Amino acid sequence: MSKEIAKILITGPFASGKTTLIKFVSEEQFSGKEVNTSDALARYKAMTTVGLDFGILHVDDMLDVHLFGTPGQSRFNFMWEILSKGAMGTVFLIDSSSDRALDEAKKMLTFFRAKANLPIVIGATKQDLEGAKSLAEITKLLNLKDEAIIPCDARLKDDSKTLIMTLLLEVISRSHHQQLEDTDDFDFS
Ligand SMILES: Nc1nc2c(ncn2[C@@H]2O[C@H](COP(=O)(O)OP(=O)(O)OP(=O)(O)O)[C@@H](O)[C@H]2O)c(=O)[nH]1
Ligand SMILES: [Mg+2]
Repeated sequence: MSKEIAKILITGPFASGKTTLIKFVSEEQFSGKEVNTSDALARYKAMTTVGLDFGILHVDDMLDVHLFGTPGQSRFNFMWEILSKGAMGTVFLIDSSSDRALDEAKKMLTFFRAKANLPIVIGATKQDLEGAKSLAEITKLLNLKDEAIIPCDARLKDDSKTLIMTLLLEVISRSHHQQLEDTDDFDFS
């Protein structure tokens, strides 16, 4: 039997940990294009993604997850749409320790909810840093309703795997509900 491939998107604002997550969780990795952060953001982080990151997580003999990481800066939002195509769901990372990033996350989340009607699971990174907002505070600030939010240190494979598996369960649950709705709509007469 051939392996299934699930494409998922890893997105979120600048410095939320997208490149790090893909680097540490993937068994196979094709490093994305990073350049020196040139503008006002340079004081936060030396390098930023301008293309895409790609990695493969081998879940088991039946399933590989293909991870497509987007750039974080909104000037690259044309890439967000391109990389969303064919994705089953989105892992949305948020730097819990940065008010600026949380503002940006709000705008970016609105974009993703509107453009791609995909299941989204939020990973709250940097919970260990001083001043990090709690999950409850982030939920309130971002006005989260349907999306699950879980803590994630992007440097820890187990944390990232939990995030990805939570998303896959959400994808399965959505498609199950859709099938039930389709059956309800079926005219048996
Ligand atoms: N302390 C701490 N650091 C973290 C955590 N998660 C990620 N990081 C660090 O945060 C930084 C994130 O950088 P990147 O992975 O380049 O972030 P990115 O989202 O790809 O950024 P752009 O491509 O510029 O949008 C790295 O230095 C990580 O080691 C965490 O939970 N705690
Ligand atoms: Mg990156």
